[in-house]
Amino acid sequence: KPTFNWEDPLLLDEQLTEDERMMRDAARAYCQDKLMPRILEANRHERFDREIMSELGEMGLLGATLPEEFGGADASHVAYGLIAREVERVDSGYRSAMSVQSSLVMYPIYAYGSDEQRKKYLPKLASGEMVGCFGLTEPDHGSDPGGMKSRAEKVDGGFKLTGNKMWITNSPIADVAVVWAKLDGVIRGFILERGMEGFKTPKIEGKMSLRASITGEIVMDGVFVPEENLLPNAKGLGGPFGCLNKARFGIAWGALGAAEFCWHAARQYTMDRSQFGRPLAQNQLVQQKLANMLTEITLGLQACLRVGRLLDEGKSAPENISLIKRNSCGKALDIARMARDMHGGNGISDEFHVIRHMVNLETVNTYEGTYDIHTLILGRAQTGLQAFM
Ligand code: TGC
Ligand code: FAD
Repeated sequence: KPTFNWEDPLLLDEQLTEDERMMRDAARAYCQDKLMPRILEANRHERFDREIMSELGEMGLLGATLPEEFGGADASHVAYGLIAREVERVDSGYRSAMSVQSSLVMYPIYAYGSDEQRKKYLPKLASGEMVGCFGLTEPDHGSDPGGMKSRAEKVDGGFKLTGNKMWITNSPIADVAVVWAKLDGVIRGFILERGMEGFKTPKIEGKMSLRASITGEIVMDGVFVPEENLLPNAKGLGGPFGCLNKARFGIAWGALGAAEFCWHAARQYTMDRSQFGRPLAQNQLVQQKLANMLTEITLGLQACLRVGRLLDEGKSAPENISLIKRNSCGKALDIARMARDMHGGNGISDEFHVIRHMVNLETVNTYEGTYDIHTLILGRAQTGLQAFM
């Protein structure tokens, strides 16, 4: 009879193409060899190493789904998900850096930008020579970005932008920022560059989650943005949400990568540690927890794969992405908390990594639409009734 593969019960590996497997393996090797040895100190001292962006670029892990002529790898959505899973197996903050650059900066420039904008920015963003950030959230408008206060005013030769963005991944080190602001009441995207007068990106200090990712504000005090830096092909909330669909999809895979780390760590720890004269893993309560982790991760990954295939075929509605983003984040957070508990006292030490994943996943469950916002999206999708307001 076929044997059960506890690490891959539904044989996800067999459902991938050769190219996808190669990208996954290359990403895994880089993440384990180069990122894993850095993470403990980076997280402890709230440090993001800028070099990581260049390394990700060199590995071809930035903007992987974009065409090769713009520095991408023409990769499938599934390959992008597999990369996110490998990066987040190390740390959600590193995956954040990768997904903001790929989905929230390169993708909008590719999808909504002019040819000049694509040529000017995409190759440098793909190589990691430039770092980008994405400014949608504001201090008073997080879940409801449609209410944003940031304004663009038409002036001679361009626009004047005024407003504040909050909780912006990578903003303090970004060379370019894709910023969303209202022009004559309509949300438009603008490419801001470091050095523009009135454009500042102060760092947010004291994060207890995602400490290895750098987060900041964007302050725009009448920043002059030339005409050619307006994204011509995005109007309304559909612009930022088009990018968020891509990033949320990556997060759905990534969160399960973090969960897998926690599950494997809890399994190994409870096999190695004995109490009452036998391994912890020989207790029914412990095996139940491991069985639940295995089940949720296996089913969650299979759902991510299915949505990835639908995206590649152009058949996935945004609600499918809400379904897997919400499921993966909620389940990963539960798994990380459980793994922390199964490590006993050691579980609170950063040297065992599970508590870092646990607190990181609090952010992952919050950004790109909170767990409850995706609940409401799925509620609306099946009832037709709007519960947001
Ligand atoms: P609603 O009426 O639902 O929609 C307004 C317009 O937007 C369109 N739209 C979408 N288009 C494409 N894909 C989607 N997923 C879309 N969702 C909405 C919609 O079709 C409509 O277009 P039109 O042409 O008819 O006007 O808008 P609402 O104001 O009622 O929105 C409600 C809600 C809750 C769905 C939405 O605002 C929401 O999802 N809020 C969550 C906010 C969010 O996700 N913010 C993310 C900020 S970026 C970030 O967190 C990056 S972290 C990165 C990292 O470090 O990894
Ligand atoms: P709020 O919208 O104020 O929500 C607070 C609580 O109220 C949540 O539990 C929410 O679910 C609930 N809630 C809100 N509305 C409703 C409702 N109608 N019904 C029921 N419950 C509701 N944003 C960017 O633009 N770019 C970035 O790069 C970025 N990076 C981030 C990095 C980090 C580390 C963090 C923490 C956030 C980042 N964000 C970024 C912002 C993120 O997307 C927002 O924090 C998120 O969308 C939630 O918005 P909020 O924090 O204003 O919370």
